[in-house]
Amino acid sequence: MPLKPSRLWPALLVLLAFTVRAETVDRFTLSRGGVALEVSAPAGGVVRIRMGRGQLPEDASWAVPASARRPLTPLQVHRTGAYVELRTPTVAARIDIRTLRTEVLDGSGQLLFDGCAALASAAGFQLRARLSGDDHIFGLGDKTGTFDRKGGSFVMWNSDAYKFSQATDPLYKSVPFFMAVSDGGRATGVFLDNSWRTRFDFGKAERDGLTISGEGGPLDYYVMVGPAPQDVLKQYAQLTGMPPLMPQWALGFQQSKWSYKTDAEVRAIASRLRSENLPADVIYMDIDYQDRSRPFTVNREAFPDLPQLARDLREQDLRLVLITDPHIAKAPGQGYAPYDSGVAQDLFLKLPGGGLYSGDVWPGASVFPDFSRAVVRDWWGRLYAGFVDAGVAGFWNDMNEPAIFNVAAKTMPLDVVHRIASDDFRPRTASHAELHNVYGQLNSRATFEGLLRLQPDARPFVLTRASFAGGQRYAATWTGDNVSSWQHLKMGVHQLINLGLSGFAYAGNDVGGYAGEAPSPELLTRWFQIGAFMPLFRSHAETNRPDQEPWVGAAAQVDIRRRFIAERYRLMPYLYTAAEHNSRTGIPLLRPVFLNFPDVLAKGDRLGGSEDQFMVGGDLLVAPSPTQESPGDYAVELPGTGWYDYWSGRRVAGQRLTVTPTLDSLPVYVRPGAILPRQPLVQSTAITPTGRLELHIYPGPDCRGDLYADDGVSQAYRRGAFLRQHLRCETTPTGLRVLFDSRQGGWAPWWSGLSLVIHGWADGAVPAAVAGTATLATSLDPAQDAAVVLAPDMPGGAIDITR
Ligand code: NBV
Repeated sequence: MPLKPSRLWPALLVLLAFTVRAETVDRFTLSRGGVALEVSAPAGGVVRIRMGRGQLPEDASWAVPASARRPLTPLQVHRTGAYVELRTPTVAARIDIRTLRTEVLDGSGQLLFDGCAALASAAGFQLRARLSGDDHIFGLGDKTGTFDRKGGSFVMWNSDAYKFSQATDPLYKSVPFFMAVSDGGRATGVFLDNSWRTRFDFGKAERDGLTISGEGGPLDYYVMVGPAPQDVLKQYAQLTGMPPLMPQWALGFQQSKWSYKTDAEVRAIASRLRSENLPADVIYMDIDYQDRSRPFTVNREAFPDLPQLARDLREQDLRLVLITDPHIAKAPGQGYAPYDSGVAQDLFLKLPGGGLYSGDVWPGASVFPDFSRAVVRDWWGRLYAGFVDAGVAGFWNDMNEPAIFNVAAKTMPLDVVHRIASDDFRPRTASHAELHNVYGQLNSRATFEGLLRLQPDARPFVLTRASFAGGQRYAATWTGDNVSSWQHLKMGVHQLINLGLSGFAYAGNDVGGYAGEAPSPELLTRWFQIGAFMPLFRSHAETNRPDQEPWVGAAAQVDIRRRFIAERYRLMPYLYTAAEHNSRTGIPLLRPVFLNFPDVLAKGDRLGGSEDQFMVGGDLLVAPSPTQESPGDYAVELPGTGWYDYWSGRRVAGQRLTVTPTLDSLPVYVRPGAILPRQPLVQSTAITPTGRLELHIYPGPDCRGDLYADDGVSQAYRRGAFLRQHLRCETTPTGLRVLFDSRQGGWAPWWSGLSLVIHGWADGAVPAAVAGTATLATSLDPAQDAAVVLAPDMPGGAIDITR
């Protein structure tokens, strides 16, 4: 669809001679018809475009740190007729200087995005571009709707959305970033760096048209040229940052409930997890541990000795995570330190008239820290000192949209005054309309940075409900108050995939569902199975509901859940390796199939299995039944042939499979060519496994795997105390060669040796010979068609295994 030049600008025809001047600039600026435009290239394959009426918008961002907005790749300026083309080796922008319409092209000159902007005279803007017919749209954070956003329209406005449905929009987070992926697997990313209420319409209002509109704030956007979906994610991560490496225990199973109300109840949950042999790392305490729902207090009657409780749980290899909401009780003269110190230092949000803003939440009338000020974030961070001293391991920032009770808008008035004093923003007052969508991100930033100051050598763990683009630098997230239904189980996977495609790799949803009728035993079991493959694996449910812990129901159900939780712990080396990779690249743990295999999209209108299946890391494909409740047989299409069944270790025949679902199993397949590290079962990541590390080798083309390990909790990995190793395998005329690239890092691993399990060793012969290292034992596992080779640890070198 051809875009019409904006009516808001007088058409100004400028005829320039066909001369090309060899000019190089860092930023290219232009003014036409009262509109200022600037183009820069802050990273390889990324163009940034800023436009403002009269002058350019402020060059500041909550999402993109100053260091990622500079240095700039020099732009070569080519002027041709009415066009200026700005080129870097990887990306170019072509501006029509009559209309300021800006096209973004890749290094080879292919047109990817044609942005035509209209700026309203007072505030607000509209940016339109063409959507190609075969584009699929992903990203935008935790939005529901359809998995592919094409044809949908979405609002960015952080909202408490209790019991949300497929049709609910907006939800808790605003991530104004998406990628358009064509049927050929070519991807382009667009990120609008604007925290105000905005709307993204992907061909709903106008077929084949993308419209992004905003009520206020800057038109400041980035186009990422890919070309592959993974490239777009890396480019986006270069701008907005990667999640820091979480403590390993954050990958363990986490048990939560609103609320475990007493010390005895928390202890009972801990003991039951252990006596049931359900591996677990974390227990959460929701709002009822507090005194009169006041953040940073403890109800001493219910929890007489929090430090002792934390110590005793640690003895059981469990950690405590506490909720700390942002609303501070308005309690003058009552000795409530967070209120008193905040008022004394003037840290809370104000009304336009100068008085304190107060809104009703759990503690009753409450006041709200102005997290847009660095001093306020410092103060907030120090509030955690007592809990950290008590041995609390992590914190949960809820209600930070911010949610307010008893008002129709469910949040604070838009004219509440923030006083920005942070980063490279010009110190100024700003309305809540501008800061609303970043309130949760800044809340979790204050928590994260505060914890890091309190314990500089520990990795903070923060879980936040609301956030904004870039918030992945500070916190993990979950999808809020979902419902115990089969539909939510499926929709939740889509939400987590799209969160991962929006920078938030550490995400989960409440296993079993949070609200509504309690889950049936079958639904709970299926949720545990799928949850065991989610980045954040937390079971949680609302108050006044039947129990939902993994031991609820018949022993047969509990056995299945136990088996899947245990499998997650066995896979911990693989998951942790994927997490560490994510912290360096921005590539998520949970992935749509097309992220690893963009070719699956080259099939007309289909998503090539991406809608019903998902990948964990680069090698595991999970294929739950698409119709969850009492499903019949269903088809699974793998992105190639030669894949292996994860559970049996055997090769599956063909690419299209028919699966008969049973409640005790979840189909998981392994990429041919994968090398998967697994470890002996432990009941918590706090327990160091003993024995050998298993390396499961699934011969195939492009045979490779990675191994990452460190102490799991401290920052010592930043100083070299880690182990990173790349592994490869090659089939040889007589068998298989496993190659161990030399190890990086100085961390000594826990394992005493390796157990190489070579799958697809189908001829039933015990390996005849093994060369390349000293003492080796070999055997055959007929159940898995696998040769088993016991080897000493291999910091480098090769092992040849001969049939
Ligand atoms: O803190 C209580 C709940 C919490 O359990 C849930 O996970 C959050 O999403 N919280 C919402 C407040 C509930 C308000 C009705």
